Amino acid sequence: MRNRILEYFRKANGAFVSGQQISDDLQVSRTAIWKHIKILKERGYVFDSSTRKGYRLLHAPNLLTELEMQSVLATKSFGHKFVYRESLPSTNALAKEEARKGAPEGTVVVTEEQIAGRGRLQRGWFSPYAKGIWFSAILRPHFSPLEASKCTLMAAVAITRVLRAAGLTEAVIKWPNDILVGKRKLVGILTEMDATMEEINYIIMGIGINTDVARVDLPQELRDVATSLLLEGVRVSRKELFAQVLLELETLYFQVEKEGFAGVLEEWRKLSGTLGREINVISATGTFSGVAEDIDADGCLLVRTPDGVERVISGDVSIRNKEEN
Ligand code: BT5
Repeated sequence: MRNRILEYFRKANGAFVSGQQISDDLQVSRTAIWKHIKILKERGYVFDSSTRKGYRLLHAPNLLTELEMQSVLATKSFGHKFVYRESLPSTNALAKEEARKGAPEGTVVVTEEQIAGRGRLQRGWFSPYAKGIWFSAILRPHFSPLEASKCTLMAAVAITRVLRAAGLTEAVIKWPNDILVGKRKLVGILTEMDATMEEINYIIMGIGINTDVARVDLPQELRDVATSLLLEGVRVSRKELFAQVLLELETLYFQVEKEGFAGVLEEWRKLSGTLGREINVISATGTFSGVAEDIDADGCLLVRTPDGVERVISGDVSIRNKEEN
């Protein structure tokens, strides 16, 4: 109901809307409308009211609440179950709890800030209030657990598509889970899974996108390694970008469930900033350098070294400067 009421004000575009008209159209009492407006005010919406003309919306909060997202979300199922918290330790942690309790595929957990945001291997993820999109999506795919790591590549392709369409044409994917502009990281992806040998119970795709992070917001250790849309000069509305990311993710995921990962891997190759480059690799089997040649059908990175081709299943890659060669 609250969203339907908000819809009137959005359509009016700052003009007055009569409470009587809303109450007639929606068949609820004037008092009920007034109560909903009171709750909206508590949530950061600012209204002007006039006894003769009704109400007009002066300001809607720039937050990723369900109410705000509903007006822009165009997905079939992703985000239809929407878990919003103003602050969380980590959206991946809450998404895991939700998944264990049986939350349906496409459930999205989102927050304005994470106080214990996580990267891979116990690393942290800096997630300041309302300066990025920090969210996790629950998937319950039918493919084998062996395919799961390719969900990271799928998410990277979906987000890069959106970033490029928003004007950030230099966004490239660094294997396996980063999106970079130049050498700086704009997006990080953390894919986690619960599975038996035979089937996947659930996958949590955790995604962090720096949108409005300014240089002064960044802790010292991230100043030379992180960037944001704001720092790259691309102005976007967080909620619209988030809606587009969910739509692209859903589209690619439905395609993968139907046709497999081949199309995603092909597009990944085109959007990659890693292939063809001299890289350093730190993996479970050791540290080495070589040229990133390709990814294989499992999404593993193939690196040409003087001793032959190394297949990297997981690890950290850094792209070498020309001077290092
Ligand atoms: C990642 O790990 O890049 C995965 C990040 C996933 C974050 C999302 S946010 C929503 C969801 N909930 C969570 O708790 N996490 C997910 P990794 O490749 O290990 O990179 C981590 C490294 O990136 C850190 O050690 C820092 O050097 C750097 N870093 C941390 N915060 C950053 C930020 N906001 N922007 C750019 N780089 C950052």
